[in-house]
Amino acid sequence: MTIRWQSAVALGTAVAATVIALPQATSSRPRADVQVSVQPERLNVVGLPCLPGNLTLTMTNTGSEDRYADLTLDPRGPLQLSRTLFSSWLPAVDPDQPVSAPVEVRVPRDTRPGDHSVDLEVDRSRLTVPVTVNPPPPKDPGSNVALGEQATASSTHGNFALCGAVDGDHDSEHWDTLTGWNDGTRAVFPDNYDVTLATPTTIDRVELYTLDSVRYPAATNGLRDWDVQVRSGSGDWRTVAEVRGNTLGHVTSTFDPVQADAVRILCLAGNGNTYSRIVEVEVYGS
Ligand SMILES: [Ca+2]
Repeated sequence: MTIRWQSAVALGTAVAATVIALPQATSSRPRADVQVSVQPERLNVVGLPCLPGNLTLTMTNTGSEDRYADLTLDPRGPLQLSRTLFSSWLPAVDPDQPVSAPVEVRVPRDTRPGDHSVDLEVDRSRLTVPVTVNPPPPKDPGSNVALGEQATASSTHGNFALCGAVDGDHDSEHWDTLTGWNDGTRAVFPDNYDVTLATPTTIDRVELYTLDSVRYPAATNGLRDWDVQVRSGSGDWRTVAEVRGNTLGHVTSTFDPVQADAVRILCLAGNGNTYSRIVEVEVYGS
């Protein structure tokens, strides 16, 4: 028997998305209970490749026996997940000790807007998270054409998110919450951070936000030297602007209009000689 919570979620009544494991029919004693919750309970995302939605999964052992639990995730439709399994040891302690894990829900380019879902299952109980894919915001003249577009990098530090530098948040005070890119090769340069634009676009300005917070000022933690490069068609990367000796958190590079289908930040040196750190890179046309 499987408990299905879909109907309750659809009616908006499942405030606590809870799954209680059923006693095993063949066992002489019931299994420990595992309570599962997910935040948010309903996800809205837009169809851009580097603007994932984020869910937080939490499992809590509310029973009296320590146990191990496997939470499986099954994306429906075109959705892609950063993980399809959340496994954890769940000690039976008082007070309860919840264990949480993040999961990114990604929407491939050209996904049609509509309703999809992610199914979660622990033991034999299932929970469905509705996911609504909304159309991406129109890219008008003057809007940032790098926002949410596919990023790639020479490397990414395990504690940071590749897409963090195109997520629309350029506030360095949010640095610890996955809103920036940090390369993964300490004290080794160059590094590069590339953004592929949705369509070939004439651009003439790149705004780069490097780490510059109260705790981590740019003069000791930000990017110092970099080239702004563009690529068009099958051509090579071409440098259109250079920045050297930077100590600021926000640097604007302007250049003659050029058609580009990808933009690269070629990171040559960082203040403090540790990492390349980009909180946000924005690309504009005139
Ligand atoms: Ca960001």
